[in-house]
Amino acid sequence: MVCVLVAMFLAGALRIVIPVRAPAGATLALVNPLDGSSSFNFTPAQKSLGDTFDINITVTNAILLSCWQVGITWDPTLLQYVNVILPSDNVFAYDSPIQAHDDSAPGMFVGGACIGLGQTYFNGSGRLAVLTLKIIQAAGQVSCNIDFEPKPLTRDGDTFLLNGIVTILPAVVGASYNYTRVIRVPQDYKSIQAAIDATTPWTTILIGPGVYNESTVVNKPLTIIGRLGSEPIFNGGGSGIAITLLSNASGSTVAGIVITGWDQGILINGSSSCTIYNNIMSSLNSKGIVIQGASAVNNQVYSNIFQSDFIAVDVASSSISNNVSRNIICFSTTALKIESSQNIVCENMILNDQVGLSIVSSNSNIIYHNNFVNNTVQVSVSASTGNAWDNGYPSGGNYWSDHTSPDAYSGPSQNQPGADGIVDTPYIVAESGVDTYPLVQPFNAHDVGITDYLMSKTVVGKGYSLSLEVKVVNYGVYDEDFLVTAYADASTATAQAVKLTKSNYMILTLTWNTTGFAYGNYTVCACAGPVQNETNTADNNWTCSTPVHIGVPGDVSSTTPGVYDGVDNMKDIAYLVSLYQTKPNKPNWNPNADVNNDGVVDMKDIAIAVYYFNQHE
Ligand SMILES: [Ca+2]
Ligand SMILES: [Ca+2]
Ligand SMILES: [Ca+2]
Ligand SMILES: [Ca+2]
Repeated sequence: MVCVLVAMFLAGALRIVIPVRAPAGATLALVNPLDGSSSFNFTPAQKSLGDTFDINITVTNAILLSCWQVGITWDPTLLQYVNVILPSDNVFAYDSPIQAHDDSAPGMFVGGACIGLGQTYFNGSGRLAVLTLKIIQAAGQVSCNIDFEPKPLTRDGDTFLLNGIVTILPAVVGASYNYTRVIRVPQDYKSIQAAIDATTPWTTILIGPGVYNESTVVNKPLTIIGRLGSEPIFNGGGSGIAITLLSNASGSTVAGIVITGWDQGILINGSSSCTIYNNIMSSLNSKGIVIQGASAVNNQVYSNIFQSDFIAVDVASSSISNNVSRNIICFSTTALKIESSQNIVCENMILNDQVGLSIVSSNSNIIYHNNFVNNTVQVSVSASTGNAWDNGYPSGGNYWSDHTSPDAYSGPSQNQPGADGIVDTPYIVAESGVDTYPLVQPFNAHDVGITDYLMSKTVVGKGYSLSLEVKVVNYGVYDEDFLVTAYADASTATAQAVKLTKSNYMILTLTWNTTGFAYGNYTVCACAGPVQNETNTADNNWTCSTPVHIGVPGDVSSTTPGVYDGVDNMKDIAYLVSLYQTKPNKPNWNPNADVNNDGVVDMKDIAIAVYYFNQHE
């Protein structure tokens, strides 16, 4: 079928003879019509099994285009062909008769179109066609590429542009597809372990507010996240391990959890490429995070806060190439213990610990841009050689609160006149270790950042409020006064002045009253600062991934339950009735349905929908 159709349109094109002119930079792309990107990322909140999505097939910089053909491939176990249409604004003036789907090859579309008789060639950029695919697998996290078949004329599925007498090979930009399954504790599963056991790899498990006493073992790659506004607390009552990641959990993420009162917090036991960030770990009798085992490589531990642990972070023997950065560690017996090699330890704030860093039987680690402040023993080294304690000149080494002067000279040898922020004499770490370029001032002495964000709802009635919670961290060595501002698009939604002490964090609730904002979708972001003399401002902004819709109060549903449609009518009232007396942490809780934000869907919300009955945006 395809062979015949393509042959037909080739024959049609060959009737027309024009001079050869190769297009300069003609590009075919697969484009997401929602955001213009080539990424198609969905969660169950956005798409369900069986839902479809559209892909624009576009061309830019075409010259004298007369015909096009594309072969497009994807993983047929994840996505299924639905159809291809030529939209009314496609590059040719009217629908060409030629389009085809190769039913003999699942996971592939081949088709094309030609200009009609009498039509002039197309120059410029525009849509060729719209391809619609259906989601046929929604377990865990699945992803595939959606690619053009670019090879020239070797089989039916080739991709090419035609200018009349020759084939033009365009540049192609394929697309990526990603579907992430999300489940919730305790709504979907009563315990975290039950959720882990029941779900498929790469699922995201969102943990709601509450205190959890279970000792959890992860044996598949998962993303385990505690939501702000609740910060689930894992309390061990003094013994056990809160979370163990086994080797088959490689690639997992643990974030946003408070872990306290255990023997150990998180044990990375032979797993690799795990990410542990934005957690609070306090009062752990033995260790906060342990990375151990020969296969424990490339794990990232960053932006966590450790307080009053025996050993906060232990990179134990035989693991290699892990990264410990940007953590705040204070009031611990030993902040960091490194017993393995080839790790990177940088930008940590190590404050008021008995031992700041203990290195045992390890080498080839790189330790720089950390702040060692007022630890009883800043650093201890035994049976270790070949560790680097600075990042060269002028990047520098670490800040040692017991070695901050003199600074009268500069240059790699610190022998040229003029101060340069690097202490003129090296810091002797131990007999075998020297920080050649110790810092005069703490690294990023003034530095605040936002590490998490939660919006109470994504659909809000005009005139009603929603709350925005942000977690703000002060990584620096000074207490700071600054503003935290939430923006809706370019407008200030709300702002609050805060005071945040050094090496500390706060969870701030901002309330956005939408009175005065027009109906529509808003991208919300939060910004911390400005802070005087702050140089690292890259982490001061946080943009929320889901836009907020301001609509008619009560418009929270349509023929699709829970999806607004711009009008408040019986469908909304019926939907609110169906959620009557639901509260947070109930399985069918939908914060958007709590129109008046009082923590329950009840007659007050229904009364609002009745009041605005039949109103449109
Ligand atoms: Ca100097
Ligand atoms: Ca910052
Ligand atoms: Ca509605
Ligand atoms: Ca309510």
